[in-house]
Amino acid sequence: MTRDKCWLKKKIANPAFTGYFIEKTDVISEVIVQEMDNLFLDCPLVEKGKAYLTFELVNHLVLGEEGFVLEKNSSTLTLSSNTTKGLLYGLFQLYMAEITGKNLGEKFTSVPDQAIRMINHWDNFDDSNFHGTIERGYAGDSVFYLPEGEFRRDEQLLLEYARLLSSIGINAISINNVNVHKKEAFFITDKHLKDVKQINDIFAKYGIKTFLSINFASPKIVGGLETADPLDNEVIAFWEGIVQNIYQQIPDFGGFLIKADAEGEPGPFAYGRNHDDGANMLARTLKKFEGILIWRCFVYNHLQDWRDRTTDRAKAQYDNFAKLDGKFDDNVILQIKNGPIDFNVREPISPLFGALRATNQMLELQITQEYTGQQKHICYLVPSWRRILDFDTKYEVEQSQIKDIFKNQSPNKRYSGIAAIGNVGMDSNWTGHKLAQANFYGYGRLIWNNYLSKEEVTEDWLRLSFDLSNEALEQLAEILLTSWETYEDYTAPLGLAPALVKPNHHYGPDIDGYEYSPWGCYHYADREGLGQFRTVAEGTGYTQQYSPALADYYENPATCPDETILFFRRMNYTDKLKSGKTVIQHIYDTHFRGYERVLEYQKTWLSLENEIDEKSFQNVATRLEEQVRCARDWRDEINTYFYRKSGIPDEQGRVIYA
Ligand code: GCW
Repeated sequence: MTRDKCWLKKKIANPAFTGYFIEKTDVISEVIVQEMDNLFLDCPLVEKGKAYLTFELVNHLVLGEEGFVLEKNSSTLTLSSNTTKGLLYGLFQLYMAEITGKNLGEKFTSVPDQAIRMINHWDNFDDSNFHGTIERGYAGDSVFYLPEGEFRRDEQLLLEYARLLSSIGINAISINNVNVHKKEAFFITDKHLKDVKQINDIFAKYGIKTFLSINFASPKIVGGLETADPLDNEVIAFWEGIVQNIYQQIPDFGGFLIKADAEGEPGPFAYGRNHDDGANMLARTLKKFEGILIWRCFVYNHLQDWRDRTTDRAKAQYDNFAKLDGKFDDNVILQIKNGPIDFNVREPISPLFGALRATNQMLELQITQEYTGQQKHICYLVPSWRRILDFDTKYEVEQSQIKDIFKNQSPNKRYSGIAAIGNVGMDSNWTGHKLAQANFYGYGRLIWNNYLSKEEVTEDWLRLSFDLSNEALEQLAEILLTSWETYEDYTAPLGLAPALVKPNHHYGPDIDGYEYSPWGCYHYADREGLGQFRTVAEGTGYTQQYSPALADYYENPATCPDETILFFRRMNYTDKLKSGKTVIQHIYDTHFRGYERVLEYQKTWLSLENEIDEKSFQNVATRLEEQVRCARDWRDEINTYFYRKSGIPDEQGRVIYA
């Protein structure tokens, strides 16, 4: 099977690239030599004075560990950085600029905006009968593990993956699901460390640190102890031994990622301890090896009584972690999902952002399209991430936008950044849906440079991936850039997600699927209206978890924005939104519009047959059929449901199946 080389598929044949020079000092500079060969045609390694492109190691404070400068001097180019890793990033940037025809000017300096730029894999080595699968994965089996419950050990494949990651600036990866099943708990032992080391060493060549997800109950599962209490001496000794052994074998190992006390995963609560106790104990074992402990804040009670309206899942992250600010060791990072509930198509930002002032922190996004069409639908997420990064928390600090919070408010700036759940698997194009590659690519670009416009990222990806006329490029860019809001249109109105999706797999509509369940996501629709009760005046007081300015903004019906209004408050169907429409008419209009837009996407795509390679063309055409079917399903289910509940007809008299 030939695998898609994605945005690295073209080879540069620029006659100016006559030769290059790099001093080989380490594995990464050897990789640079290979990449010159992969990406540039006829550009041999030559002596320093004769080179068109010279790689140079320098000592410039501003460049940090990863930044680089590309400088033109008459007819030559110098790429400099403090590290060979920075040189590698510069090389990929140069390559992309050449392909996209971008002029980088006389001197182009680039330093990443985030220190840690990570992909989390939710890949299963052992999920009872699902070995080698990926939780919320939509692009085939795991690239790391086989269906037989073994490591895949495909070095070539992993090298290809490492190249893709590094080319967009990713510098960290966790290789197993945060739901750590029994056999995966043993990854930290000699039974599997050889395999982990093999993976680690492949990624290290491309400057990427490898992390393992660990199970908090490992002292019991792996060590045979009676307890996993983080303050127990035997437990501490167990972890010390484990970590010591890992670093002995893998000295450049990144560290651990952990989901504790969430959705049935074990954690410190079982022992009457708190999350700082658990995190700090683990972090101390890692400290002397410069290892990092990433602790997820996705902690909530998933066994809620749906009749109990005082419990509010959205409040859980803040309630659990805001009070622990300042209590974590300096090699602990808290990883916070962008939304307070999950990765829904639209949610307000988690109120924990900005509230933590003395704790290392990272944002967690989701590239894999769990709630956004599962790589069967076109749903390009860069516009939503752009909005998240630019969101103003309105705290009275110098830079209060989300993108500035992680480094500014992390005491140890090197231990802050952004992570996302990856979307690749064994499918030959990596992401199942060809256009989902744009999410993978866009994520990396955007978290390296937090100021890139969504238009620029989109155009770059299209130019790197296809050979399009300008008109076709514009048409495809338009599809990508509108697709997230289109998806929102035909699925969840006004911030109601995820209450409306089918439980468990989260694909397609099931309006009451979660309504009487313990999972804490409800729409509360009845004859009069729908929506949550999260204001102080009428509900759980969730609004008060935000900065004072935002708390007022969300609490006040006059300012609370339409886009998430039902996340915050209940409204009657006949109430007017800020748009001037009634709630019910908004629901009808967006659902009709969303479906129509998908039909337009399909028409446009089919008209571009001559502009797109056959494989990609068919890949997307087939998936668009399913997107049309599913969008129609959503439109009709939602419209019918709310028509039946409200009894109010559509102003425009369109067909609603009663
Ligand atoms: O919303 C949930 C997903 C789970 C996932 C969990 C998490 C890995 O549906 O599949 O588990 O989020 O983020 O831990």
